[in-house]
Amino acid sequence: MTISTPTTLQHLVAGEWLSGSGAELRSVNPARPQITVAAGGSATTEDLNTAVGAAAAAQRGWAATPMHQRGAVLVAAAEVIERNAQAWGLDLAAEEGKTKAEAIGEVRRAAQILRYYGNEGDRQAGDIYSSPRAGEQILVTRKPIGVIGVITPFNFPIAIPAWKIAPALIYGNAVVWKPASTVPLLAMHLASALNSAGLPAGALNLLIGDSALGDGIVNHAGVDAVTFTGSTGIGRRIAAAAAARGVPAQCEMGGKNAAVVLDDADIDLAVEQVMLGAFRSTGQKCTATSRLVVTEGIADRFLERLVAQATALTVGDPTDDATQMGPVVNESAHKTISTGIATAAAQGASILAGGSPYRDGALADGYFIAPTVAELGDQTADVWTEELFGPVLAVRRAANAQEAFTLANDSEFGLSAAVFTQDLTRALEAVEHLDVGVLHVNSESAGADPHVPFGGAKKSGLGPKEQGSAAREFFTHTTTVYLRGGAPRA
Ligand code: UN1
Repeated sequence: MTISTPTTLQHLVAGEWLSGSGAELRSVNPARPQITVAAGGSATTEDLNTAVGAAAAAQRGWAATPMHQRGAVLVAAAEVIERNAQAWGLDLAAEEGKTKAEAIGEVRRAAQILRYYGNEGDRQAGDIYSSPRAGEQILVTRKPIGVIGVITPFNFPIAIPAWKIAPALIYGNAVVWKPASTVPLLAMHLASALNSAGLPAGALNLLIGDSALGDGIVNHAGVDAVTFTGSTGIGRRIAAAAAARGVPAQCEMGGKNAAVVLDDADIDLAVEQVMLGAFRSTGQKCTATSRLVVTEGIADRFLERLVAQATALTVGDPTDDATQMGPVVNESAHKTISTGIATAAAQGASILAGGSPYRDGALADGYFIAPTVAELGDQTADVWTEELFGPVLAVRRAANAQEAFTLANDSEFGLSAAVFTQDLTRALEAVEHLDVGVLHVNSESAGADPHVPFGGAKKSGLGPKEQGSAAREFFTHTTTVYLRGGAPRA
C-alpha cells in the first residue's frame, strides 16, 4: 500500500467547501494507525448556524422543484458514485477497515439507494379516500418537514448516509449532516457527488466534528427533525432532546442479533452464512450476528465446522486481496471489544475460537481482533446481552426449536435474526415467534434492500422505520384535504 498525503477536511456549508476553524480532527487507517487518512479543523458553532440558515433558505425552493427533477439530481449523483466505486471503495477500506470487496460493494450500494429514491418522483405520492358526503373526495398529501439533522455512524460511511439523505432530499427537505468523525473522507465523497450532480446550494450541508457538534444539530432551533443511527445510549439521548423540543426523531440503535440453527438445517449453508453474519465488516454492523443458538442434534458438528472456519479466517490489511476480515475502527473500539472478550472468559464462557490479542507484527500494530466464538452454558454473561460491535459470537445450545426461539428472543433488542431450517413449519414458527424487525430465513442476519422497510423491534429503534416507503413516514407529514368544488351543487 502506498502512503498518500492525508486529505484535508472540508465542510460543505451553503454550497461552499470550507476548511474548519474548530478543533483539529484526524481520521487514521485502523490497519496502520500511524497513517492519517484525513485531517483538518472541525466545524464550529458558527458554521452550524450558517448551515442551518442556508438549509432553511434552500428548502423552500427545493420543495417547490418538481419531485421528478429532484429525483434527477439523485440519479445523477448515483452515476458519479458508481463511476468512483473502485477508488472510493479503497478509501473506505483504508478509513473504516472493512475489506476492499465489501467497501466497493458498499459504495455501489449507496448508488443503488440514490437511484431508488431518485425514481420516487414517478411513484405514488399520496392517498385518496372516498367521502361520506356527496361531491367531496378526501386526499392525503405529503409535505416535507423542513430541515433535517442527519447523524450517521462509522460502520457504513456512505450507505447509511445515502439511505437517510436520499429520502430526506427527494421528499423536499434540506439536510444538515454530521458523519462519524472517524470517516470524514467518505462523507466528503458523498457530499461532493450530490453537490456536483446539481443540488442547489444549502440543500445539503456537511459538517464534520465531534459529538458536541451532533448535540448542536439536535438542539438547534432551526432543525425540524433528526435521524440518527448509532449506539443505544446516544440514540436515547437524541430522542429525548428532540422530544423536549417537540421535533420528531428517528433513531436506529443497537442489536444483539441471533442466528438460530435447527437440527434439519443445511449445515454447509448455515456455517457459511453464520460466518458472514458474524465476521463480515468485522462484526461492526447493527445487524451482525452476535449470538448463535444451535439445537443439540446438530450442535457438535456445526460448532466444529464453525470454529475451524473462524480460526482459518485471513485477518489483515483490508486493502489486500487475500484479507477476509479487517480491523475494528479505532483504539477505543479495540479496547471495548478486547475487554468484552476477557469479561466473557471471566464469566465462564468457553472460548472456542480467537479470544487472545495479537501480540506481534502488523496485526498487533493495527486495531485487529481475532474472530472469536464464545460458548456459554446456562450462566448469564455480558457477551450474551451487551452489544460489543465486533467479531465476537456468543453461543448457546437449545434442546429444541421452541427453546431456541425463546433464547433468540432473550434480548432487549430486536433488530434482526436469522433462522436456518429446511422445514417450512419451523420457518413459519420462526416468523411467528421471533420478535425482530428483520428476519432472514436461511441467510445471514445482515443485509437490507433499499425498497423495503428496515428497522428494529423492541429497544432497537425509535420512530418510523427507514428505507422503502417506510422512509416517507418520517421525512414527510401528511395534510388530509377535504376537497369539494366551489360551485353550488346542482
Ligand atoms: C445491513 O445489514 O447491510 O448500522 C445494513 C447498521 C445498520 C445497517 C445494516 N443500520 O449496521
